[in-house]
Amino acid sequence: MNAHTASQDATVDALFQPIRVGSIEAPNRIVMSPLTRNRAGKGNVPTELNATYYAQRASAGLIIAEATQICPEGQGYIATPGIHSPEQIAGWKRVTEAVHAKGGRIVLQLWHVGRISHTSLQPNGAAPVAPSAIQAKAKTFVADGFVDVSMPRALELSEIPALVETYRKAAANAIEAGFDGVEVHSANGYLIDQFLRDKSNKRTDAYGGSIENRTRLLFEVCEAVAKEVGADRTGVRLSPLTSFGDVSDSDPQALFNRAVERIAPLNLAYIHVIEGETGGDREPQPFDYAAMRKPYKGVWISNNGYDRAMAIDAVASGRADMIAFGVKFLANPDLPRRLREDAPLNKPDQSTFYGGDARGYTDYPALD
Ligand code: 8OZ
Repeated sequence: MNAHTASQDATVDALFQPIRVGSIEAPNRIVMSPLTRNRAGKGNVPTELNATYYAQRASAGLIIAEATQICPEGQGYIATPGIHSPEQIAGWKRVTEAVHAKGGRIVLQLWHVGRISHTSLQPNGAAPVAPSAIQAKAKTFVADGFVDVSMPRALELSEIPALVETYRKAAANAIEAGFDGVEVHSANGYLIDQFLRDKSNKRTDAYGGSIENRTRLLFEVCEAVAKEVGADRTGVRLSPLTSFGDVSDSDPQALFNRAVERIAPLNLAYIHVIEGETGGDREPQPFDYAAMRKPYKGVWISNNGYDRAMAIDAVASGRADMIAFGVKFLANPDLPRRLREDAPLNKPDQSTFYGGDARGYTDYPALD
């Protein structure tokens, strides 16, 4: 073995060092990103097909299951799974059992879409809820196809304790369903992110205005969830720069530095950060992720457009502890093996990402 090969081996090995993520022992640094696939069954209940899909991907160091609504009002797209009904808990049990039977680890992403919804998806056709009554310039897919999201109503201050309680209950349900933990979805312009960023949050009460007030809901939800299931089984996802869902902030660096500093004392299992525009430009503007990370001592997961070389570099240098792959994991059920062997990757088929059946879901081939 020449020196070049030796150093290459040492670096790719960085992705295959085990790591403790709170209470979870991950055998490698390769995470499956939460991916909305719109293939839940009737009642937004996970199915056998969903179980097969996740079990195929059990070689991930950690699977973060797709965004899952914590209550009926938290749904924003058709056929996304929930974690609020007994049938949904039973459906997810099949998924977690299938993943565990293959030796994998899986956490559930807890989701409330806030204003990114449509009256046709809401109980009694009501307006979706949001920090402020500002309609997003964004689309969603409903029974009739692709439509503008609806005008939301602002949550009353008196409704917020019940909202936090809904996250807590959903986390408890996820553990009952056999998940190894939960991830609080605080990214991509959904409800908690709508509270964080000042384009979507114009409140004048304790949850709006200053950075202290805008990070309050994030903190309270993380605190309640961590108390319920254990901080060592709680992670959170943040996306400081994404404009997905028509969100932005006048000072993202100050906001997200403080967001991390504020939740750091909770000692959550991991923080998961989307760098740049979700699924797009990694550097829409300068941002110092190391500064954001500084107050937090736990596992740092980076995401967005990473390829093999970038992932090795990020983990070997210590910039990230783990790397989350979305589209690549969707198209390659055995992604960790392919990364280790530097094997070619299957090509993703965009047309089958959202909705449909087994096609483009469970039929991507593994090697051999
Ligand atoms: C794509 C389509 C629908 C939802 C996210 C939950 O971006 C999503 C999502 C992505 O976090």
